[in-house]
Amino acid sequence: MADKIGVSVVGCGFFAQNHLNAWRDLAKDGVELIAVCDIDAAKAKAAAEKFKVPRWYTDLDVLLAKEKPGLIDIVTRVETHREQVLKTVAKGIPTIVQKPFGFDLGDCRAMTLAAKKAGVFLAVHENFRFQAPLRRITELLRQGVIGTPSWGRVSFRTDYDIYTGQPYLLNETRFVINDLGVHVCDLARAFLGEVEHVTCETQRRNPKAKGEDTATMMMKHVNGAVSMVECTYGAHRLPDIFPQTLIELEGPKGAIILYKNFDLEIMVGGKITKEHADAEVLHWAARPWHIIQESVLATNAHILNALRSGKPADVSAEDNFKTFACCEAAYKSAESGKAVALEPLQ
Ligand code: NAD
Ligand code: 89V
Repeated sequence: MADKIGVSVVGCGFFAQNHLNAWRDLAKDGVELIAVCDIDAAKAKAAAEKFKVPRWYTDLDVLLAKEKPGLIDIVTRVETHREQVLKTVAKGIPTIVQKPFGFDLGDCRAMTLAAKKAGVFLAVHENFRFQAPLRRITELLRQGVIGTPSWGRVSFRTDYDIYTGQPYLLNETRFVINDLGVHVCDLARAFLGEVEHVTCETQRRNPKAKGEDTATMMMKHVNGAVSMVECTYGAHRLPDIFPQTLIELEGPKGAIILYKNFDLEIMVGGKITKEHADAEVLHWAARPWHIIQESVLATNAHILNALRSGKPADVSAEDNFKTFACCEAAYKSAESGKAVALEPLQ
């Protein structure tokens, strides 16, 4: 059994339930949930009771004064990320923060540089690249099965009612790019490499939403590859495949296509190899969210392993800064009608 590590979860709302379940599953790897925190006492208490966490708090400052977590997992909404991360990093506590990393690139830069300066481990819980079919694609690319891809499409299109579980999304002034764009841009980077510039058009199809609910992005990658990166909460398609991401990648030796329902086809040398790349439905998960829920466990396990090995996570703050830079460039492109180059960290 690995050494014990005390984990505190901050924010016990809708999505934190997945994190709490995942950390509980990682008890076999030495994880001990030592405290939870939510400004809503009822949520903090309920999480503590359900997950048998010994202590709960309604104020992060009090938690930080009383506890000595080996890792803090921040699962609050974006408007609190910067303040909370700056506090945990100032205390030298290894930290994970949910996506979107910040509201804008200025937030992401402030948190990344603070952690860098203090030498504190900081990772972003960017979980899509850890979904089972997307892990399989990463593996195939690392094996060089299709060579280095020069073209790709990453697509997340749904009109699933996300607003019941996450009603705040209707009020976000930066909506779909901050919420889903971070995932699809991260996948474009993970599969096709770093991005040079982004062109983007946004649409607001749902009149009840304050911000854009549809984004169509085109990316030029540093190595010359090109990708189409799309996300929408306003597609009226049947069947609705929420929350699946579809992928197309073309390389010099062949192509990899992830169709709906996790059907993966690898096309090389004039032959098609078919795989079914669905995720396990974990004991606390349920379809259709199981694909995301299993990725939360995989993301937490990866980040924990990186922390223990003294390495940055694949989804470190510095890495995720580059993903968010794509999103910031997408917003600027949609406003200006021009291709926008990515901003560097410093
Ligand atoms: P939520 O509103 O349901 O939960 C947030 C919780 O944080 C609430 O219970 C709230 O009381 C608490 N909170 C607010 N301010 C706090 C503070 N200062 N200290 C402690 N607690 C505080 O929101 P949610 O839907 O759970 O979203 C949380 C985060 O998870 C968001 O960043 C969202 O984008 C992200 N999310 C990620 C995925 C994914 O697949 N990666 C899916 C859904 C949501
Ligand atoms: O925040 C998110 O990642 C979500 C999703 C519905 C994709 O889980 O909005």
